[in-house]
Amino acid sequence: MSNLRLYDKPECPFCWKIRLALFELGLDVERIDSADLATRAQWQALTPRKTVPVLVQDDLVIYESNVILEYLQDLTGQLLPKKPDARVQARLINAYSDGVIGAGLREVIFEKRGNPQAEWDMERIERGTAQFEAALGHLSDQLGDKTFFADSYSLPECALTARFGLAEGYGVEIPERFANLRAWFARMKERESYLITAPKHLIL
Ligand SMILES: N[C@@H](CCC(=O)N[C@@H](CS)C(=O)NCC(=O)O)C(=O)O
Repeated sequence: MSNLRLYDKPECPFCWKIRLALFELGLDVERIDSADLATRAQWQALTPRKTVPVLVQDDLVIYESNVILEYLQDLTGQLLPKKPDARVQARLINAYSDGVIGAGLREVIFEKRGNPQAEWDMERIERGTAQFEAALGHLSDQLGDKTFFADSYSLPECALTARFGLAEGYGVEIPERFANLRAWFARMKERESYLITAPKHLIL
């Protein structure tokens, strides 16, 4: 399959999970940085909410990351488990990653990004970090002693690898009490997909 073009933003967690999915599925894609002024108007015209990621294949334009993931699943059958109940669990973790894990992290990242350290609102950073940590218990329970959240690399790995990668890049650690999540993330970082898709300045 070819002709895939992704309007992309390196640090966007929604874009990063698409990059991971595409790489893990072995799909070639032309990546265009959404900050590129020469193409900004082009992708903004494709999406009513003016957000990235936007995936284009010939005449097809898809602009919500989870709709993109579902499309990639439809094409390949490799992003979700086979059994319907396991699919539900995988989708729920993806939703939890977007909504709950992302919420605390956003506070930390938005505060640190672009602001000189001396001006950081430490209360906001601590609040966001605490919110992130509080959300990890559910994930730790879901993972248990499994290698992947579902039976193989799937939707939750794409979503959470991006979130944990951003967390690490912005100085937010997974606490030691969540040993299974730490080990899981270490495994994800060993995969080629991490090296290829991570924003270069965030690779630790
Ligand atoms: N629900 C959307 C959220 C996408 C989103 O919020 N993208 C942000 C970047 S993380 C964005 O495009 N913001 C506007 C911009 O960067 O110009 C999705 O899942 O695709």
